[in-house]
Amino acid sequence: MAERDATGAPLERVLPPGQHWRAEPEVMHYGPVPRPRPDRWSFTVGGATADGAERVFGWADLERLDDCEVVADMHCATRWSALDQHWAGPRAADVVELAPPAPHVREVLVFAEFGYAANIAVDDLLSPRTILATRLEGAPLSYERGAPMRLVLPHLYTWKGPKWVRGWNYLPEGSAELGFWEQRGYHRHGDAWRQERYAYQENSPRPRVPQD
Ligand SMILES: Nc1nc2c(c(=O)[nH]1)N[C@H]1C(S)=C(S)[C@@H](COP(=O)(O)O)O[C@H]1N2
Ligand SMILES: [Mo]
Repeated sequence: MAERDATGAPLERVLPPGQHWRAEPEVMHYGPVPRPRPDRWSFTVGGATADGAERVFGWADLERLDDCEVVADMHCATRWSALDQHWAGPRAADVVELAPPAPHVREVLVFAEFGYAANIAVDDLLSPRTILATRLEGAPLSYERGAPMRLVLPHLYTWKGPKWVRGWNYLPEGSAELGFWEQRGYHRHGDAWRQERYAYQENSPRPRVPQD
């Protein structure tokens, strides 16, 4: 077991700037937990796709993709971080490959049940550690943690990882479309290691803090 300090935080772990350690993540979301409707579930990739067509995937389509396990920390923009969550599911990059964007596209709006959405750079979506998690700690996700599927993007603040995710739209260049928190003054990019919390920082990029 790793050595811990007086607060219980593991020593020799570097958190993103401005974050403090928390033993367990806090269940957090805006609005109610959606009632599961497996018969109606689908995952839609639309907007500025390469061929202009929208692609709708069913559960079985995504289950066929390679399964990937990612051990990731959660960094909530309210400043807590929870360490070492074990997520599993297909890579977002594999879905991008099945439904690619038009060449000029740099950003997506990921959307979830009840209209929750977040802006994400295509490069972040393509990270090998970005997954569409269906499982946590070896068990299917609970409803309050995002069942049946949640986006996990370890290096971004957790508001960029919608629970109950249902798809994304590729945003055409110059689009001003914003997600739930981005409409409320939060950063379009949201890299926790650059402490990109607020929209007012968007024009003054910060250096990335080394992770080890
Ligand atoms: N659909 C949806 N996903 C969401 C949110 C939300 O309000 N709605 N909140 C985000 C925020 S701000 C955080 S910190 C995490 C919390 O995840 P947890 O409940 O698994 O701890 O969910 C993220 N995903
Ligand atoms: Mo959060």
